[in-house]
Amino acid sequence: MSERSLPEPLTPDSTRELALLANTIRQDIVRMVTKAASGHPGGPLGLADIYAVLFRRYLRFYPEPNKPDRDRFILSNAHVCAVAYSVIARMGAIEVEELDTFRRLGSRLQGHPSPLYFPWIENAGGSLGQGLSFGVGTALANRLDGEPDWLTWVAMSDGECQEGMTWEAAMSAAHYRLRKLIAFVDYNRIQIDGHTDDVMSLGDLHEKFKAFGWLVRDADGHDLMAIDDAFRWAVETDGDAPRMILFRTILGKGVSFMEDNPKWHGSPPSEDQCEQAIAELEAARAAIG
Ligand SMILES: Cc1ncc(C[n+]2csc(CCOP(=O)(O)OP(=O)(O)O)c2C)c(N)n1
Repeated sequence: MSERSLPEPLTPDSTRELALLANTIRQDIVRMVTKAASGHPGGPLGLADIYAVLFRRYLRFYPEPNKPDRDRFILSNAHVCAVAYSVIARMGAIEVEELDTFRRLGSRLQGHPSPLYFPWIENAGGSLGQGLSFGVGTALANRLDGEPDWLTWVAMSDGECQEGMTWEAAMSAAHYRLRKLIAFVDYNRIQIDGHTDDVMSLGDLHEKFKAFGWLVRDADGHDLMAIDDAFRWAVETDGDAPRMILFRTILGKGVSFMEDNPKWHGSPPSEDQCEQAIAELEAARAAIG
């Protein structure tokens, strides 16, 4: 689909490096949200494995902002920005110490990102359901410019698929055959008020996007090989249509008392809970070897 060269297949060494990166990101997230005493730990923890693979291997990312041939990264479920801030720091674009300013007045790392302050994310987020439309516009702009070799990536959540605007965007992406648009959903089946099945059932998201004309793939969002395989598929598969990956994830993944518990959608841990979480993540890190 793209002329770009794909990364080498994963080896035990590169998989280990990704696992360590995901673990580091999880520790960053827990510390950031604890220090800010506000924010969203659950979604970001569930996304750490996916962001590690995407930013290290598939997204054309430069620490210098706004390079013309960068891939465009759009964060629709913007409340999970702690995972993006962490991985972008770990990719060398900002100092790791800046993560300590998360959600502070005057910080570039606001609770919902804005490209005015933080140019590595293309959109201003916060109001859910808008990112896919932004992605459609971005992918159309790429076409108007003669299809230079950059891709548009849209990070989404299952909760925001309850928004009608998502489906207007899904319809237009298929209509315009936006084959250089890749979206993925954090399919953890949880939203702010509880489980999506209790709040507003989403039905079969795979069949829905397929019916709208997308190429769709499901993947385990905590299996690094499966994540890698899904992104590789999205970049290289043939077909004149936008691509969607539905990543099955566990909200709060890696911190036992947060896993699959809607309470941790948007509650900061106490200092004690932070300590416990970091101890668990350190044990997991030691097991990676
Ligand atoms: C248009 C809009 N409506 C409501 C909200 C409030 N809100 C913030 S996060 C959230 C839950 C969204 O679900 P999801 O992204 O799946 O949550 P997570 O998996 O991160 O827990 C809601 C309703 C919002 N930010 N924007």
